Amino acid sequence: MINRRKFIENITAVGALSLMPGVVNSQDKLLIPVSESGSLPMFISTWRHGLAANEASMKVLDGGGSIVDAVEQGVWVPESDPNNRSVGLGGFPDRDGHVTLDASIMGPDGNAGSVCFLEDIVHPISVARLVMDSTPHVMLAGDGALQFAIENGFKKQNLLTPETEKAWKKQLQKSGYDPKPNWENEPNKFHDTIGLLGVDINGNIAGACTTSGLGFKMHGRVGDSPIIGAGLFVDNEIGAATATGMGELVMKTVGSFLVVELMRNGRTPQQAVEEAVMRIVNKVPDHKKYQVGFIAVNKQGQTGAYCLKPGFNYALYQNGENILIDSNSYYN
Ligand code: SD4
Repeated sequence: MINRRKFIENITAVGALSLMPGVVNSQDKLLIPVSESGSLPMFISTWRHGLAANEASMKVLDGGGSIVDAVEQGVWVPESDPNNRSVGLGGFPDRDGHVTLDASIMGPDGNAGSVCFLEDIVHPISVARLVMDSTPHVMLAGDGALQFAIENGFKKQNLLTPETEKAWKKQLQKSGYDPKPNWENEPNKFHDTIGLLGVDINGNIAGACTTSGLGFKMHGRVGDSPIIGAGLFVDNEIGAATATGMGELVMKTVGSFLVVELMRNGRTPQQAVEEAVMRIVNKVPDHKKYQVGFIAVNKQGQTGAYCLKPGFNYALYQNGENILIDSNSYYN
């Protein structure tokens, strides 16, 4: 069992108690507590692109769609946006010029589907959903995933845009291999993987996570986003979590599953995400080079968000408001 006193010592040591969990900490935004009281329905998602995704999800729910429909169609928005460098169409390619996609989805029935290393499909999340809904499997990869998609009516499309091809050619001139999170490749555009969690009015929970992964990664590299339990986990009895950032750190600690298990053991969503970040700090020696952010929600719609270092934000649609919030971080 996790020692609660130790947990409090840990978060006190990093000053987390002096920063009220879930409070907006940027200069230009209101200070409002967002984690303490839940209300349903709600959506929470990673990065600024989460605002439009949340909006789309809420429309689906309002129109009578299920919570799984809602999270799937919410993440369609960044997937099909050619100006989004970290998801779907227009995502940065790997270092060989291939845009390779990872996505996963889970519903309230505990079912899960995912695809990884998938090329040429604008909506990998929908291929993941089809894996979940129509096969006995959880994950399809690469050519097999593409073949499955095409057999089921998905159209092939080149996802490399003139802008990302140009960025890739520029990248080729650099020597050495130093993959960076996408917001470090594009410092003025803070976004990365979209992870979107939703809870409907009855407390049913679903989550979707989709990404083109690390910009200019090694060909064949798969991140945390399609790995059930790492980039995404939903347990309809407890809550859900999703991750963004350097997927290797999340995979080494099975981050999203850890967050949900911590909630199962009594942590609030905020305490759970802080402890999952602490796990990375304690277990992954080179973590300081990287960013990781988690968001979480419980069945009541209470939320949590935390990251390794400043820069991560998330979108919360709750009580009729859809707002962007800066996450607190372990390092300042
Ligand atoms: C991954 N977590 O593939 C994802 C997204 C990412 O920089 O590229 N982060 O590791």
